[in-house]
Amino acid sequence: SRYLTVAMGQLGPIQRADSRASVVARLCAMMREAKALGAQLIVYPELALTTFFPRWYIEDPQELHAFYETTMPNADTQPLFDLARELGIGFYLGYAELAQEADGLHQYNTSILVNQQAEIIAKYRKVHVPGHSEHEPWRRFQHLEKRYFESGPGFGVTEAFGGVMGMALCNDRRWAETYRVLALQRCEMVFIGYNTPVHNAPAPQHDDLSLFHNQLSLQAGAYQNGMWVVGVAKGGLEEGVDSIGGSCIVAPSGEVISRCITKDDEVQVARCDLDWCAIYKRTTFDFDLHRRPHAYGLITAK
Ligand code: ING
Repeated sequence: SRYLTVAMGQLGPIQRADSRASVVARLCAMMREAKALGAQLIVYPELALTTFFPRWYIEDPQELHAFYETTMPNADTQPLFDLARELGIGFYLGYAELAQEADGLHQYNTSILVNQQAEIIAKYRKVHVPGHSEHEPWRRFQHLEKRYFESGPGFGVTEAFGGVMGMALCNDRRWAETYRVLALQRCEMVFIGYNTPVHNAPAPQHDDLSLFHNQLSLQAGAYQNGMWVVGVAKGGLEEGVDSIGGSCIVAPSGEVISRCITKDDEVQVARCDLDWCAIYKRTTFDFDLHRRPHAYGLITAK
């Protein structure tokens, strides 16, 4: 057995006026709780440092960039890294990244994986950026991720915490390709932070099914790839917009073995045996034995 005790650090709402310092204090409180519960790492949500700002049409670049991080760690997040080192606990954190690259400034919806020595060992940039890129005033609220974030290059894995770890973000969890591309790299556990409004403007019929679709996506991805899946929400009422909670940890069998039951800051843990992945990766989902790539060509078609 290769046990890994994982904590979900689910966040309740972050209002626009909430300072990063106040949010980091909440994250630190949950990190201490996770440590007390025996966790080796804690998984935080997507965009965990600020309110979900893509709900607004923001024209002023300076106002928009105030929601991004230009360095990581930085003055606001250093206390989280310091506490992680002190407690010897790793973490996954989602945030908006402003990246200075050779060809200029880029905006990503990013997550990092930090080890038990508080070193950043992996960075991921959201591939499936949902929503829309132009102001659509007909909506109760916007979902301008396509305006505010570029799509990242792809899905990678990192050997850490005794196994093969992967990262994804929010809408990625709805796409079967996310899990399969990770599983083809031997991924045993994937961390997925999310912010999911209850109301889905283009298809309000889905609203009552938002928690069901969340869990269905996580369970399917886990079972069909013999992977542990850790989905962690930022939920509750942010600036008048209600988002789902529903954080849960799914075993390679597809069974939910731990879940949060509020829409606030809540820590729940699960003791995950990474060896359970083999029960599926060596049988039903033995890719070498059973996959038929010759029939899958269309999957990568545009
Ligand atoms: N949020 C939502 C998500 O995929 C969404 C967007 C909601 C898409 C409902 C489709 C239906 O969970 C983010 N941040 O991706």
